[in-house]
Amino acid sequence: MSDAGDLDLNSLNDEELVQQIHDDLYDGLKEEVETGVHILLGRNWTPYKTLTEGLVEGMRIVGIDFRDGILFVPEVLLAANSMKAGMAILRPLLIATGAPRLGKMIIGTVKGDIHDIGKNLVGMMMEGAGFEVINLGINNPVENYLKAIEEHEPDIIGMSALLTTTMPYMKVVIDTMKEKGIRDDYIVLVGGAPLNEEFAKAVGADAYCRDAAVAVETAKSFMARKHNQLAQA
Ligand code: B1M
Repeated sequence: MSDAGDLDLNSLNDEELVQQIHDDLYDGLKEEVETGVHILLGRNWTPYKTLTEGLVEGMRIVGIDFRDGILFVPEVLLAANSMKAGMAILRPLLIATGAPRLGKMIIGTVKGDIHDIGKNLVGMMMEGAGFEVINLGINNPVENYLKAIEEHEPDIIGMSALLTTTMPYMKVVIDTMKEKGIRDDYIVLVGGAPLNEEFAKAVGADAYCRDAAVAVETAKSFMARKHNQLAQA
């Protein structure tokens, strides 16, 4: 997007620096992103402002261009790695300053399926958007989801499947939650290339997420609804 070259990030004013961090994220320049984050913190930016205006906004742009087919997986993985590097600097500071979390999500690829690139991207984007994410990895039987629900008390259960042979397993997880009487206590989001909205409805999920950007927007909107319901209760 831009030529970072030998640019001295210290010489930029705040607005230019934030723009440069967006560009460096887009270009997957991990060290430049780390430097940019350190400079903003050194200028007394709060970790939360640095996260939202520097990293999250930059990753939002990456997410849009990924969705629109302008960026591809290798570039997005580089951007995601740069994002993670910036997050790693901010994470302890955010915890220390008690920045608001949007909610907690567990996410895993279902039993029989070892595809994890998309699921990991969703997890990273959710983290970047301010969610706490517990990544259950791949090949998860229903027991893993139930154990993680008990252990982490998440707001959102995310499931990923890339194979037509494994996507029906999502129904096994949701039906088991129904049997245990806990289905309605959680927001269930599903995603993966072979899925669609009709499938998500048929298995009893709350929503199908076409990509990571949609997953973030969907999660935010369900969390807003949940908070409204709690406020009215
Ligand atoms: Co596999 N594979 N693969 N594969 N593989 C597919 C899925 C396939 C479509 C390729 C093809 O034949 N054209 C095909 C499935 C056919 C079908 O079921 N109809 C297939 C097959 C057949 C197989 C094997 C059976 C091959 C074999 O062994 N004979 C085998 C199965 C292994 C198993 O799981 N048990 C297999 C293995 C593999 C690799 C290990 C080699 C590798 C996986 C590596 C890894 O993930 N670490 C692999 C890969 C890379 C692919 C393709 C080429 C790419 C998948 C990918 O990472 N896409 C894939 C072809 C394709 O999809 N075009 C293919 C990029 C990723 C960013 O997108 O995962 O869709 P995606 O995630 C998106 C959205 O879907 C969404 O957001 C993500 C980011 O925007 N999303 C979610 C995903 N999960 C979400 C969860 C959410 C929300 C959104 O929760 C809320």
